[in-house]
Amino acid sequence: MVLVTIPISHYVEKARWALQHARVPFTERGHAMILHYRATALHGSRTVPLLVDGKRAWRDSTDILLYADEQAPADRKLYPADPALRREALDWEDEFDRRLGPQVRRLAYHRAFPVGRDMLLVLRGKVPDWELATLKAGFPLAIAVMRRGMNITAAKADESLVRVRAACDAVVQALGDRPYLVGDRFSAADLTFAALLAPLLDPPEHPVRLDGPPWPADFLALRSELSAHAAGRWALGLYARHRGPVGSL
Ligand SMILES: N[C@@H](CCC(=O)N[C@@H](CS)C(=O)NCC(=O)O)C(=O)O
Repeated sequence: MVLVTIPISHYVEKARWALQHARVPFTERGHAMILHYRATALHGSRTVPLLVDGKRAWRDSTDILLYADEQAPADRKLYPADPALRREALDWEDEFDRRLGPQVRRLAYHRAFPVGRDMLLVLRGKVPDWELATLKAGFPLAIAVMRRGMNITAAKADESLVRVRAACDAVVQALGDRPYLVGDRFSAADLTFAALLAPLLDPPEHPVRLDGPPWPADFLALRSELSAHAAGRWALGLYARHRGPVGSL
């Protein structure tokens, strides 16, 4: 199976973590942002993660998690067997996918862009060299396309920060003193929250680390703030306890 990715994408990390957790063997094919369309369009998609097995394709991270879960051994399931708990896990996952993911991405890119072409260092060795060279050459245009596509402005990024903080507060409240969001086991709900917040935390167990570029002070300050937040600490703990072996990257 082939997982088509932009290696730093947090939805990709959600799918990658789930496949590894479920012990599904796959090969990751990383692409640079925007240039990934060549690979995804072949399978009728414009987004990553995209999982391909011969003629079959999964075009959404949640579909990939559901597939991974079917393959997972009984002790590594990501969705509870109990129908009510399963519904709860899916609802959390959907909520994080729709509300948290886009806000984290907008905020992370907005704070990372000032570093310029150096931000592409995080992709070095993980995507074809020619793609990286092309993105580097057309960097100002690429940034403009991304700013437009994801509506990334200073005002929108400020709004995203408010929403990310609110999502973190809501998770802390929902958890109370329980270790997991649903039932008493690690589930797709926990995994999705941790993976989607990861670009702002840079967990040591994440297979794509964000070290290398000289990040602006406000990007690093945000990482410190969220790493100290109870929800950030919880997510980092999930990485420490549940993130399986680093993949094929
Ligand atoms: N609902 C999708 C969202 C995936 C997504 O937004 N992926 C981004 C990368 S973080 C992407 O491929 N964006 C390219 C585009 O939208 O054109 C999923 O969960 O798989």
